[in-house]
Amino acid sequence: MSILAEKSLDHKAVMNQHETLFHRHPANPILTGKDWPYSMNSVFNAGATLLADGSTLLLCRVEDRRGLSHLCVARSVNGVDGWQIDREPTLMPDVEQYPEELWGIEDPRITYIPELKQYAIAYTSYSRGGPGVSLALTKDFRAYERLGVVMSPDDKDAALLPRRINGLWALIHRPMTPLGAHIWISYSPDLRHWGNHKLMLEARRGAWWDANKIGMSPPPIETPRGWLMIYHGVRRTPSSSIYRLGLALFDLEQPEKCLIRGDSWMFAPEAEYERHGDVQDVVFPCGYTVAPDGDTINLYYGAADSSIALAHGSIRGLLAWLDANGHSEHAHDRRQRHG
Ligand code: BMA
Repeated sequence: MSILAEKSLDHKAVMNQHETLFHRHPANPILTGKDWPYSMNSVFNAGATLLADGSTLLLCRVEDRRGLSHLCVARSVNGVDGWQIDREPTLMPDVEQYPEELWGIEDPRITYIPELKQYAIAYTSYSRGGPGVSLALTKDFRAYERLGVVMSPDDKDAALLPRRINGLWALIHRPMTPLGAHIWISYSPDLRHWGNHKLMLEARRGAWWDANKIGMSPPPIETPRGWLMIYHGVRRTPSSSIYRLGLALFDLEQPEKCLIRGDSWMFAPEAEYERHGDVQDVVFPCGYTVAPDGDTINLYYGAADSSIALAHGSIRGLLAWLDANGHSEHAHDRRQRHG
């Protein structure tokens, strides 16, 4: 082989490399239906939080054998194994009082709200009119105060920010429109009445990995440089859809303002348990915890709608990747790049 040919091969090898931002835990999947103390179909898409004693709590979406979902708590000292799972469903749809929960409750995102000294859970309530966003508050993941539907159908993929922005609570969510599914943010003085709706991040168009349909995955991560959001992009293919993850950074005091958006996806279904299951090719995180070092992020994600998996990364690493692989999202550039 000529030196020239060798060089171009080397070049190709380098070009073909992409950074691994999230490392899968060797024990994956860390929770499956086999671990459950009661009869069900599958467990996936769990909200996550650290409790005051440093242990990890997952609020898991459990799909029963009718196809309807409820939520169930699993606790672990190290966040990896030794899960203590509630013996019975923790939060069941309450159809009498909340008819919007008729077809189940799904995909919870947990935010601890220091001002309220409570956890806020934004979840999908699956009503006759389609999926909507509901809110509930809890101090202990045993008793819950439901606030009911805060975003009417068709809307999902929601989380509350942990503090008020200019005096107002802020909810990120994903309404569905005939023109596409984009990420919005809305504001409220009391968590009940919502307005001041702003488009936050638009799905791209054409052949992009995040064309037409995107949604926030876990609640955004507050960093000194802005709210760091892991979002999913849904690529429709003739045979199915592929759920992959990308990154974007938003202004701390004006969160609808996107500062940088990554171009390529940074995590995608690759492992067997992500590629095959009830719904193939899905990685779907609804929560994370941050280690005491303030940088290591433990991402909990649903894999193929069939299990819960864990991957760890570095917040500094995610920001550095965005700097190297992202662009600002000004309207003009956006049109130029996204079509
Ligand atoms: C999305 C949500 C998720 C699910 C994913 C793949 O629309 O409903 O709960 O994991 O589809 O089925």
